[in-house]
Amino acid sequence: MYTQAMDTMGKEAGDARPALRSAEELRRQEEFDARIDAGEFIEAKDWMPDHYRKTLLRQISQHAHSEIVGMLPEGNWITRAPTLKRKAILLAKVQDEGGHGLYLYAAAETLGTSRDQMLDALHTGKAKYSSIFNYPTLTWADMGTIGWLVDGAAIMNQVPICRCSYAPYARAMVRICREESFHQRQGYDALLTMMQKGTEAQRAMVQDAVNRWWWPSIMMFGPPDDQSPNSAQSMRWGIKRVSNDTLRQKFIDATVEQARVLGVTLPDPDLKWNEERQSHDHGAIDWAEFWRVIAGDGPCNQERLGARVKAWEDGAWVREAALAHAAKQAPVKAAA
Ligand code: FAQ
Repeated sequence: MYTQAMDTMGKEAGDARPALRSAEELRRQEEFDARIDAGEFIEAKDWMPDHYRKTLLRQISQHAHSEIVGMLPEGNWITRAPTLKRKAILLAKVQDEGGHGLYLYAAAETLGTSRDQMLDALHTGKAKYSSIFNYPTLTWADMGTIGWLVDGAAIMNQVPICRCSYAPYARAMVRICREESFHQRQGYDALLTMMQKGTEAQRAMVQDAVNRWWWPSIMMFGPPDDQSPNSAQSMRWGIKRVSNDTLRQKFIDATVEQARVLGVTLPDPDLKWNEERQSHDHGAIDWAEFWRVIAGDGPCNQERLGARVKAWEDGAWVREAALAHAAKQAPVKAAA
């Protein structure tokens, strides 16, 4: 049900590499490969192989959908934020996520797929979005924990995409990463306040949220490298710069010290420093859970998709009014 619509197109074509039909196409392919090898950026108007375009669309569509579905678990807490300051911060953060979705849909449009097409794929369950947003937000501590762990993982994954070979995506990512870094800081700050100035019950609430979000956060980086069908080609093309496992390890190493300062325990008894590797070893990740969630069977998949579809249907009159207004304005603008 949750297959990636944009990817299906590539897979239906059969082979990963498009058939080279002419000497001209072969020349263009070689020129493209040489540009990638030289570390050049590809712009929307440049020639690119079909599979490169589809791979980018697959990743950008998943990323854009993750941003707008990712607004839902936090939006749930805007009316219940404990102080005016926390409410203003959360409102701004959720608004930022909507903006990130917008930049990414715009980047995908430069590749020839419209926002309506992408949203249709999301609403009909054909397009993926990040597994992490299919978990519930049960307490206020979940807001801080999402900022700290989920935005933290997102930054770790997204900073290398600022150097993605496709320039419109790379440019969008620069702005997104700046904002994500504030998101991570505000989450950590909210948790630190609860841990240092809160009651025993509030500290327990933080620990409970960390227990629930830790494993799903480290799954966000995607399957292990040896089970990641897209990594090799995406890295060859400079769409992805760093592998899933490498980023996951960097995230774990960075987070352990932050957890210590916060005073929470990461829920992995096998998490230990490995002197030889100069890195942390960690316990086994439940990949069966990951595949179940991305196949549509996570705790909140139906609720999230239902909320998106409802928002789309409820907003139909706004889109119609905006189009009617634009049509009325067109002759006025043309005459000016
Ligand atoms: N969830 O071969 P790979 C955020 C799929 S934004 C669901 O390794 P790839 C901001 C993958 O699509 C979070 N599906 O794939 C925020 C593929 O299926 P397909 C999103 C996943 O593309 C914070 C299959 O598994 N970030 O959090 C996941 O090389 C707070 C095999 O995987 C991005 O999208 C997953 N976690 O690597 C918002 C960043 N992992 O498509 C609100 C850009 C894998 O063949 C609040 N994306 N799959 O049907 C990427 O960097 C990559 O696409 C990866 C996956 C690393 C996610």
